[in-house]
Amino acid sequence: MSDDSTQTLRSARDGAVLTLTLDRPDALNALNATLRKELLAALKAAARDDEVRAIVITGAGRGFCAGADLRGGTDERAFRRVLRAEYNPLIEAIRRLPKPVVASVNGVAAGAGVSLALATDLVIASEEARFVPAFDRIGLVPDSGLARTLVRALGRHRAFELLVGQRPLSAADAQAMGLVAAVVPAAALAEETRSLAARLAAGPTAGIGLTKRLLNAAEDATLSETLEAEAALQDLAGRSEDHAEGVAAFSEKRDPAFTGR
Ligand code: T3D
Repeated sequence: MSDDSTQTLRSARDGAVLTLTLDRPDALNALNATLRKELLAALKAAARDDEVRAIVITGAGRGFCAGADLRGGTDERAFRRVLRAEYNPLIEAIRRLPKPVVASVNGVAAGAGVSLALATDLVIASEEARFVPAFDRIGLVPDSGLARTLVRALGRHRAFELLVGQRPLSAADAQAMGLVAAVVPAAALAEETRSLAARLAAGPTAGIGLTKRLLNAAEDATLSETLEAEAALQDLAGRSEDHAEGVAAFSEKRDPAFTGR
């Protein structure tokens, strides 16, 4: 296990799984400028590092992430610039990262913390987690991709209710809506996350990365465009070592040993 922590982010690698822990527990891991910068740098490094084949994002203490840090007040908030330069690249980095990214939601997620969790590929949550969009509580619109995520996942009316209804969503409700893959007791979250991430990290990483690319493309595409994208990406996946290994394992009636290549 290697540890490469910074001021506001703990970064630990266990085998092929990199865990990034938002580490400002006194502020429920709210995103200040330093944390935004450190998280983006860590995600970019993870994308480049062949040893990393799955990434987990979680929070230190009792919260996952309370969204934008509000302690600085509103005086110097240059929303357009900050969103473009700091939040949007984070969301895009997760969506474009060619490896699985898991949110392990250990407690409350609010504002852009909800956006961050739902930008990942798979969300596992503690029974104690709750999702509080919160933007409306301070007169803002949802950002960091949340409106798009919710309108696609839930449809317009349920998205509206969630975004302006001021009703926190429990982990169980979020799972029932399909936003969260699994809800586990708080004490089991770390272990369940570890085993889920290890399973993903042992998968055919190149093919998983291409699957993410295909899903990104399919979100905005027609059927014909999707079929064309599938043909192009299958061509790439079909040339991966893991495809050959998967087919060989099938023929030899054994489990595949994927290397990620
Ligand atoms: O310019 C830009 O950055 C634009 C981007 C905007 C994106 C956004 O995310 S806007 C939405 C920002 N977030 C919020 O509005 C959430 C604010 N927090 C809350 O509503 C509540 O804290 C929670 C619902 C998340 C949790 O409630 P609760 O009762 O469990 O905890 P608490 O007592 O309110 O908070 C505990 C501590 O965390 C407290 O500090 P203290 O009093 O113990 O010293 C609180 O101030 C701090 N904290 C919570 N949220 C934030 C925060 N500190 C800084 N920023 C926060 N967002």
